[in-house]
Amino acid sequence: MSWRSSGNFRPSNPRPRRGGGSSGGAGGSGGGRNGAPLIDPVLQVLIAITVLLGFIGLIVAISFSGTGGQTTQAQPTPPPAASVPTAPPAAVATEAPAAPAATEAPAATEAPAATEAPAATEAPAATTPPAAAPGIPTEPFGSALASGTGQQVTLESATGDELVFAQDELRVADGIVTLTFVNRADVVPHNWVLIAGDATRAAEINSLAEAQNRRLRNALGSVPPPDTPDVLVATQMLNPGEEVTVTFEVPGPGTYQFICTYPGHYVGGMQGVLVVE
Ligand SMILES: [Cu+2]
Repeated sequence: MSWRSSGNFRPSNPRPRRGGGSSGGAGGSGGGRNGAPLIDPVLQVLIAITVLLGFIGLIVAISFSGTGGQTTQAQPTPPPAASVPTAPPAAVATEAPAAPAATEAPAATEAPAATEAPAATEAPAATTPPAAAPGIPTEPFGSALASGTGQQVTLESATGDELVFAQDELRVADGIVTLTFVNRADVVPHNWVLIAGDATRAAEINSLAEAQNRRLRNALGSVPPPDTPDVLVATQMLNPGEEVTVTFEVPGPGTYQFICTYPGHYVGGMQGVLVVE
């Protein structure tokens, strides 16, 4: 509105100047005083406005360019944020190895379990049986053994594989006896064990002998352990064809059981009695 009003004034102004020139200097001077102040302020306002607009435009342009740079700079930072996802996998990887390590550590502690070491110590113990092999008697023993020479008696096993003594009853006088036992078998070993007791005690002693066999893992060791009560005489195990002579003195008149303690022979019938009169 102000522009149009000022525009209307511009054409109106020259008319007064032309008319003023023709009228005189006083009219001209009066017209100059009124025209110059009217034009200059308008131009100054227009110039000021244009300058301000220019400054504002520059400021706006700079501000946009600055913000644009900032936005572009902010965008590069997000990529690092995008790299963050890589961190989570790393954390997972660290957790996974940690768990296996924990499980492996306990396993290692269990592996050294002292149970294996004791087993190793027991294995050497198993080797001791060979050392105990000397425990297999090679000579007669028993509480009734005596020195010198007494009544001569000979006892033989049955020939072949029959599990019996050739004589199931021997008779001797009270006193010292010198007995020779001969293994007439073809294959199996035999021995002779004289017992102070009845058939039940004989069976018990036979069981002790067979327990020795299992402990020594050697049938030749199937003999009652030394110092077994009620064992008056026990000979070592004789292979076929071998014989042994033993001298002994029984406690007194009576009937005494004698058996072979080779595994299964006593139960098979290899037993008899010694009658002391
Ligand atoms: Cu026998």
